Formats: sequence, C-alpha cells, structure tokens
Amino acid sequence: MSKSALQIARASYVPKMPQVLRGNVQPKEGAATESVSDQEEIKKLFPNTYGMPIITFEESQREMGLENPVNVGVILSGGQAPGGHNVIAGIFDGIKRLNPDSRLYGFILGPAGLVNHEYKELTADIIDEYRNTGGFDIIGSGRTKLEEKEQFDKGLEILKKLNIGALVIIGGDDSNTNACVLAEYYKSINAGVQVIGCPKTIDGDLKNDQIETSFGFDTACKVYSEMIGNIQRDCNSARKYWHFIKLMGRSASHIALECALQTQPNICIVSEEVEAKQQSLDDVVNDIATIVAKRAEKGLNFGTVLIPEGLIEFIPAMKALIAELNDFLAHNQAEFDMVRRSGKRDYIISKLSPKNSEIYASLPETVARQLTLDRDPHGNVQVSLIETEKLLAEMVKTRLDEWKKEGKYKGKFATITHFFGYEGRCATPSNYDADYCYSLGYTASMLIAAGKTGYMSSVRNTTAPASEWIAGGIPITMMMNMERRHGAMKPVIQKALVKLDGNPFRYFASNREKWAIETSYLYPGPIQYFGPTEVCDQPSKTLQLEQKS
Ligand code: FBP
Repeated sequence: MSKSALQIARASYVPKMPQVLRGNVQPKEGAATESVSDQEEIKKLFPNTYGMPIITFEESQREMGLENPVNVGVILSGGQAPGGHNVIAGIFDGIKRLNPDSRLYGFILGPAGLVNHEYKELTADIIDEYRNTGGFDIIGSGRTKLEEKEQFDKGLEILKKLNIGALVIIGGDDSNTNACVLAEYYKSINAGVQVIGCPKTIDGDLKNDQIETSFGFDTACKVYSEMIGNIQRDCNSARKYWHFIKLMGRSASHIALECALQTQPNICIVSEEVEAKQQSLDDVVNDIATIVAKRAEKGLNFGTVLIPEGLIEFIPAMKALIAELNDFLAHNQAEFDMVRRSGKRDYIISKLSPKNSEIYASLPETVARQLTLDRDPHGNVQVSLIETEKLLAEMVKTRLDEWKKEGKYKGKFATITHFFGYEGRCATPSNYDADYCYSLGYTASMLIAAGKTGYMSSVRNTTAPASEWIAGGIPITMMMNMERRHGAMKPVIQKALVKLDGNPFRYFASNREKWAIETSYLYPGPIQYFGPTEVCDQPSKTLQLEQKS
C-alpha cells in the first residue's frame, strides 16, 4: 500500500492513555446498578447480567497477566467512525500484554461475518498497518443486526472452533443493545464467551452519565467544522451567497450543534428544539427568512445555515404526514402505480386528510416526489434521502419573494446547498479520538482479563489530560429502557438527544442572536495532529461544556 507523508508520520504516533493502564491494574467494583428505567422488565429479560457493578481499573502491585492465552474476536458494526482501527489496536496490545500467545480475530463486514463464519486473524503486521488511521477497512463493517437465537448459535460455532473466549462489538446504541442480549444469552447457556461493547458513532448519541461520548464524533465534527469555516470565509469574501449546509447525524442534532459551537454560523437549526416548540415547516422557514431579511437590511446578503439530517422527522406535522403517506401507500400501492407520473402529486393531494393534504401541496415538487417514490424495502419513506437543505433553500426563497412583493424585504437571495456526512466518517482520527479509541480497546482487554461480560468499555474524565482519564466498564443493562420498536416493547439503550437544558445548547442559544445578525464566524481550520496541545488535543466543545457544572 503506498502511503502519504501524513500516513507515514502518523503510523508512529503513540496514543496517550490513562496513566493507570500503563502499569498493572485490578478491577474495583462499585455498588449494584439499576437500569435507567423500567427496572422490573429489564431485570426479568436479563437475569444473568442485570444489576452488575460499575468497574474502575486501579493500580495494582500484582504482576498482571493471564496464565493461558485468550483468543478474542472483534466486530465493527454500523457506520464508519474515525478511530475504530485504534480500538482494535488497543485490544490487540492489551491481550498481547496479558499473554503474548493471545490471538485476535476480526469478523469480516460486520456482524454478518460472525454468522457466516468469515474472519481473518489480525496479526501484528496487519495491526501496525492500520494504527492511527481512519476507516473501518481493516475488516470492514456492516449493518446486519445480531438479534436472533439462530444467529447467536451460528456465531458460537465459529467462536468455539477458533477457541475464542471473548467477543468485542464496536457499535452504536443498537449494536451495543444486541451485544448485551448476546452476552446474556451466552451466559445463560454457559457458552464460555464473554461479550464486551465499545461506544461508536459519529452521531454522538450514544452517551449518558457513564459514557462521556461515542468515538468518531470529535473527528467528524472537526472535519465538517473546517469545511464550514472555509465556506464562511468564502461567503464573507464574496458576500453574495447563502449556504444551506445539511449535516449527518441520523436523528439527534449533536453534530449540527457541535459544528455551530465551533464555527458560529448565522443560523443552526436544532431538531430537538423544533419538536419541543411544536414548530411547523412553515415556522422553520419563517425563522430563517426573518434572519435573512434582517441581515439584508444591513446590506449583508450572505450567510450560513446549518441543518441537522434528522430535522424532518422532528417536525410534528411532517411526522404525521409521513405516517399517513406510509399507511396510505401500504394499502393503495397498486392504484398509485397506475396513476400517470404527471398526475401522482394531485392524486396524493386528493387522497390525504385535509391537513396533511395541505402540507403535502405546499412542498416543492422534488420533495413531494421523494416522499412518495423513494421508499425503503419495508415501504417506508426514506427520510434521510430527503434533501432538506434544498427544501429549505427553496421554501425560504418563495417566502422572501412574497415578502418582496409586500414591500417587506429588499435584499438579494442566492443559495448554494451542501451535505456533509461521508467526508468525515473515515477521516484520520484526531488526537482525541486516536487516544480515546486506543484506551477504549485496551480497557476492553482488561475487562476480558477480569472475566466480565455484558459490559461496555468506558474511559472517563476525558477533558482532563489523558494521563488522568479513568478506565473501567459499565454494565450495559444500566443504560437500558423499554421502547416500542416495530410494534413491540423491546429493551434498548436509551438514545441521547440534544438536551435543551444542557450547557452546549444553552451556550448556543445565548449567542445565536448575535451570530445571526453580526458576522461572527470562527474558522477552526483543519485538524492538527502535531503541535501545541491547545491546538491538537482539544476535545469537542460539546464535551467541554457538558463537563462544566
Ligand atoms: P451509526 O449510527 O451506525 O454509527 O451510523 C451513523 C450514520 O453515519 C448516520 O449519521 C447516517 O444517517 C447513517 O450512518 C448513514 O448510513 P449509511 O452508511 O448506511 O449510508
């Protein structure tokens, strides 16, 4: 593989890690834990893994090591997030430290690799090729869900064949929920396989009182913020465009909010606030148009708008429209297919309830089409495909044209739209993510050595210097509650949405009026890997504000 100069330099970067993990450690157990809610139901569903204590690793005088080598399997699950390779490197170094004959196996292309028995041994040479690199290409990732007993049993066959005693699942909330179900099942049948989870997702929505952040969020947000900063400088130079920028993050708005904190745009929409205020699409459009008009009064016919990917689903009226469309098309697909393309829009308008029909009729042609034609294999509207940035840019333009006719607006309005998502998911991990991920992996191997199962690897206190980070494990059942999924109540890890009473949002809300009207752009520039610590090692603004009491 030919390598860039940065790749070569980065290969020799030694991740910083908690001081305690540099020496011999022993687990310290806290008190018994409870799930965040629905305790009785969760306890019943996880009789073998419920209530376990939080683990913290402490320095030990006893020489650490395992008499017998341990073979470990690792799975990368779901969307890519910078730092995954360092989690794997941390596991590798950890289990080799415990016993040099330990072996690490990677299952290929996500959980499907376990079920289909596709794997490769990850040797020192391979690991060294991937240290501190972005991407999940060392073994690939996939979105197969590990949910069925047959999958667990099929997986156990290969685990037994390879003499694997522990499996590490690196994934988001759903993958870690499934890791917990798997841990419970293997324990219930005395399979002799421990299961440990690691918190991954650029979306930043796998976090709680115990897990400070999911890895990848830091790097991805820094990449997007660099690009937003560059666009802002361009836009402040040319002074003729409004840039509508959609940011990835399936549901929660953490990414958009973090990017706003890093770049101080004129507008950032936070889906959770839109939902809390019960805003309609029209309200969102009016809010944006009002700021555009105010800036125009000052001769500022340019600006930036950040839009979270999940916005549409947080607008109550859109949610209702999508639900009715899903339902209607599920029952009338054949008739809908018979209608000529040019008549489809009017057909839908004539069939929906008056309220939804009115909303549907107000949508631009392209979006209306996306809502009825682009459907997933279950027949549902593919909300993530809706080009919200174009939708809003178009609707704001229409609103401003109306205001112009009424004499309420005199500016010029030209737009450019962007979507930032995949650009950030495989970036070379920031120092924060490189360090955090390596520590998460190394901690996972210590949890394995301690004989734990059903735990998520945890590294806390990460706004302090890495040497002071706290390594340990959190029982996954502790993060669970019961939620309705596909019509039935299921135990799942609670997804963390943006808290409107949390410090990051409050800081944003207290500054946004100024950022809207004045031009207060911040230009974070590209991620720096070498240099002064205040430039290279800063954690995300979200984390810094969250850690402030
Ligand atoms: P994970 O939750 O699996 O980490 O994935 C996050 C994400 O990047 C979302 O932000 C985005 O909506 C989605 O994956 C895109 O999925 P895909 O890679 O399948 O296009």
